[in-house]
Amino acid sequence: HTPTTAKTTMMRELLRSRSLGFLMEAHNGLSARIVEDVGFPGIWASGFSISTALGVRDSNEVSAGEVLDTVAYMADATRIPIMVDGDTGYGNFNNARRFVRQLCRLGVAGVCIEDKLFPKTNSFIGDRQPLADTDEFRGKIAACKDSQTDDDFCVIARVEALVSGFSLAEALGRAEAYRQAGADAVFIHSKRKDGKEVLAFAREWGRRSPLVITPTTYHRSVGVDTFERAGISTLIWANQNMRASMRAMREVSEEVFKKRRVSDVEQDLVPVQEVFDFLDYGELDDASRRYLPAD
Ligand code: SPV
Ligand code: MG
Repeated sequence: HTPTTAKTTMMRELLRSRSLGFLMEAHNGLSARIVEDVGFPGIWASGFSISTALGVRDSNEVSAGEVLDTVAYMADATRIPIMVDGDTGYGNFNNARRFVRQLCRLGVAGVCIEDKLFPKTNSFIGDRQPLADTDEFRGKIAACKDSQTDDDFCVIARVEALVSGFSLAEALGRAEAYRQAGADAVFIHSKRKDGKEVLAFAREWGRRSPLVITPTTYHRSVGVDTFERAGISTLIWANQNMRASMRAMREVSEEVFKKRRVSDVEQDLVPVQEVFDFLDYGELDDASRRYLPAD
């Protein structure tokens, strides 16, 4: 066994690096393993995607325990660090800190907690969503930091002020309060199409802490180089694998349903042998020869 860098340390270095780093969304063990295999340095365990893959809404319909079950498969399947979308922390500071302790036990690298109210609503729904009281959320961040059982575990404070129609000043004030409470990075979210408020935030923020963004709505307007020059540390592609799989499954189901045969879709599918190879079925053969009595 060669010593490996802890996943928490890898995530800390990714967040702190001067160059732009990328987290790609995954929502189960298979998607996490694919994200690692193509070369991403880290995984975003998206609440939206995990909920969707389980067939429910991104409104805390999935419980903390169910998220932990999913994340356990993802962490077991991969060696790269996972940043878990912890929504609002499933309650108050006490629920959030218990979640953090459980994530640490799974070897998860970090959690992102957003300053909204439980049960949360997806940021792209509606105009104005209620925000957590700033002081209450500072306490929640501090409780998370005080409860981590790995020194390098990362807590990202997600600022929803812009998404909820508040000013840049409100967003900056909250971000600074959360930084002072111990947050390792700030995630500034925006649902605008032009990306301008995120760049304005980055300018004012001035690298006080690592800055994280998710350009789901504004990916066309601003190139990643501009984000890098603006001092953004980490970019999350938050839901593309889930949306890709939803379309792929629908297309294949429709085609098979209509044609009453699978011959027309077969060439678009992963061969069964590729599934076996990707999930290393050969290792089980080797282990069986080693551990089972020879017959
Ligand atoms: C998620 O992926 O669940 C997120 C990011 O929280 S977003 O959907 O953009 O709010
Ligand atoms: Mg989410």
